[in-house]
Amino acid sequence: MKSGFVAILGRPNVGKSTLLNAILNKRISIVTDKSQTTRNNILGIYHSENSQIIFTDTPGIHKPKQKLGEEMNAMAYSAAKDVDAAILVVDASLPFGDGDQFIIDHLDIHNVPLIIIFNKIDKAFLPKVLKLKEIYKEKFPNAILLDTVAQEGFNVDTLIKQLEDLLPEGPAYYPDDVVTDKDEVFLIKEIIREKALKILKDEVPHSIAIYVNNIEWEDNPMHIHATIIVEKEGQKGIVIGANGQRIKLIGEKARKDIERLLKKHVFLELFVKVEKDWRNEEGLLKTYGYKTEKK
Ligand SMILES: Nc1nc2c(ncn2[C@@H]2O[C@H](COP(=O)(O)OP(=O)(O)O)[C@@H](O)[C@H]2O)c(=O)[nH]1
Ligand SMILES: [Mg+2]
Repeated sequence: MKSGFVAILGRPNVGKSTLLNAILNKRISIVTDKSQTTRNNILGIYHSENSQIIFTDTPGIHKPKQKLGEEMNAMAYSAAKDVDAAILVVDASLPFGDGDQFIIDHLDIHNVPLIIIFNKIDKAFLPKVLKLKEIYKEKFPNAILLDTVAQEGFNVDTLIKQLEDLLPEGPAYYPDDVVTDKDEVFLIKEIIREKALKILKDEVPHSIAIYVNNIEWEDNPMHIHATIIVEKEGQKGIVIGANGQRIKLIGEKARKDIERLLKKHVFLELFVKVEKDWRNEEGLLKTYGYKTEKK
């Protein structure tokens, strides 16, 4: 069988997580219209009769402004090491810019089989896409170029076929019922964060983290006690909303998705806590799960 490790790389918001979910036909990576939604590397394992492909969805690579941003870039760079192939996802509806050049300069993807995905082709202007492709062809003469609409799963089957051609013969690294390396607690936190990101506007989203205080797995309904961490006192009120309406809505939406994930009744209790400047505190980055292990 063909098997191997493939990193999904690119700028924030180009559709990397959407692509991984489309490949797996499952939502394991959260997707929003805000950039820098994905904060950790997430393994997604694709199984078929003749292949096993282990994808890593990565945080978008960007010029970091905080320690959190540096950690996110470090995770993406580390995911690009020792892979059998790399996928560089590009938003085909945007012109080539500094952010794209930053990635090409910082990522070591020049010596691995590379597939460049031109995603969001549904909202791109084709003559401009052709121009964009010329730029990438010049920079990566050996890369395979492919158009996709990750949101609709368009060309995902072609991508899988191309990867199966590229990858070496190898063993199945994971049992065939394992779809991700992340445990349920991680997925629960990500669901809560996704709902909060979607419901909160502007400033607040990038300032939040989710902390799970306690889970009573055996209770029915299962009891989850979690905390939304914010950076400033003012953000606490925004998250809670008038009469607690906003946090209630976040909780309701998250509970439904968690119930779907775990196939259990869930009682979700959400709190808000201010943790000043957590995105710049080494210790707190670790507590909230955003510190890479330096090897
Ligand atoms: N129009 C369009 N939007 C897309 C497509 N793929 C993803 N998106 C949207 O782009 C936004 C960012 O997607 P996401 O997967 O979170 O990007 P990531 O930051 O690269 O992981 C979300 O609002 C997606 O729904 C696509 O093929 N076409
Ligand atoms: Mg993402």
